[in-house]
Amino acid sequence: MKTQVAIIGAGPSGLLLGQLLHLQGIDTVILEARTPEYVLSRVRAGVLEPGTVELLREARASSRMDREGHVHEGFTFSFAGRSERIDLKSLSGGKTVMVYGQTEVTKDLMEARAAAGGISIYEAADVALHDIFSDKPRVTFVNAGQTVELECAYIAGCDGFHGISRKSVPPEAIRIFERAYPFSWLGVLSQTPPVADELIYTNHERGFALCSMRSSVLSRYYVQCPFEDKPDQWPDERFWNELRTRLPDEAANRLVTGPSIEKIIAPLRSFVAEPMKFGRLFLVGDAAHIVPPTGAKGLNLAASDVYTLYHILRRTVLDGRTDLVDKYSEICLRRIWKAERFSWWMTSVLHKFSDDPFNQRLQLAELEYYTGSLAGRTTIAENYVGLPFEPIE
Ligand code: RFL
Ligand code: PHB
Repeated sequence: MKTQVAIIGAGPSGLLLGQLLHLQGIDTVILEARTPEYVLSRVRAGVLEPGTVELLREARASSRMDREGHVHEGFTFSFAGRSERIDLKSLSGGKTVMVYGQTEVTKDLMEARAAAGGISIYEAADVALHDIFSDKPRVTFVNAGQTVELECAYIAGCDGFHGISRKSVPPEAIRIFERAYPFSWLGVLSQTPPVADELIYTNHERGFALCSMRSSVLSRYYVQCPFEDKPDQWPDERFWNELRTRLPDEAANRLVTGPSIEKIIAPLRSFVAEPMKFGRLFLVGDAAHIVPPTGAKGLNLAASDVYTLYHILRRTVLDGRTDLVDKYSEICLRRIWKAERFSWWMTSVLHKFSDDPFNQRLQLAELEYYTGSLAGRTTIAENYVGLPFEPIE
């Protein structure tokens, strides 16, 4: 088998890159370890930056998002018994975010790829990368009991944090920067109307809570929980009581509860691998970096890597440019580290790290200081809507 770009992983990064390249006439094959149903069963991100939204439009996979997604012009921080709204639109020169689930983004991209006749091979086992430092890299995998070899010019490692691509790189060629946090998020999806029209991020003495949503009848809520906890320690009633306790009074009084239709526990981690290009292999999205979800940046960072790689490959393959591929890492990493910083900051000011009252007072001072000035609110807003993508000259 032969293609121009072999893409490992059919999550949002792999599918979006495949679609954008396809529209430029560049041939791709996507190899995915799991089934399409499994990929679609993962409830993850919910907030899309305007840059991500534009890229989905460019990929012609946006019509349902433009119809069914919800535009949000702001969100609220709640702390010390008060609520402070960040007016994203007025603070960022008119930008807004789109609330539209990652599951739906993935489904739309899968359908766009199927309609375009792109090849995606699901349940590809034992995916292995070969000769990445040569100009004829290959990928082998097992499909329906047969070992298949895929020849290509470039490999895009879009296979997430636990994928094979990053692990295929010689350890001495890669440097890892990492921070683990001593708590997790317990996330619940429920068929209930959201408690508010916009997201609420709460710092409470019992720990962080987040009220998000997928639609006017589907809510997504999170509470900070101990790192070791398992979902079965959190029956619905315990979850709702804990969430209600952490919310500001007016939201707690409005909270509509109901059976959970999904419950997960996700650890929080900051992680960056440098560089992101090794010979003909490019790491994209969660394969190269992880942020704690507090800033809603993970999927959006994956999309900005895709933007960069798409434009570099387009200019390289179609225009014969030879200088751009070596700029991929530095261009991506400049934006990634700023998003790592913002996600770390949001995590630091909103979560309970210890019982130390000094720490808690510092967090409240930090929140009061940033939300209390135009400069502070502006820096929060411009990071939340996403820093600009670097153009590829
Ligand atoms: P994915 O989505 O992990 O997809 C990788 C794909 O690769 C496949 N794979 C392999 N395929 C072939 N061979 C192998 N050896 C393979 N190993 C793995 C996997 O099966 C999978 O299909 O990575 P991608 O595409 O880079 O996308 C990244 C995003 O999924 C991630 O950053 C976000 O979900 C993070 N995230 C959020 N991001 C946001 O921008 N906004 C949010 O509001 C937001 N909320 C969240 C989140 C992540 C969360 N969790 C559970 C981690 C909330 C949560 C709770
Ligand atoms: C979500 O809706 O799942 C969500 C929203 C905002 C975040 C993280 C997750 O910061």
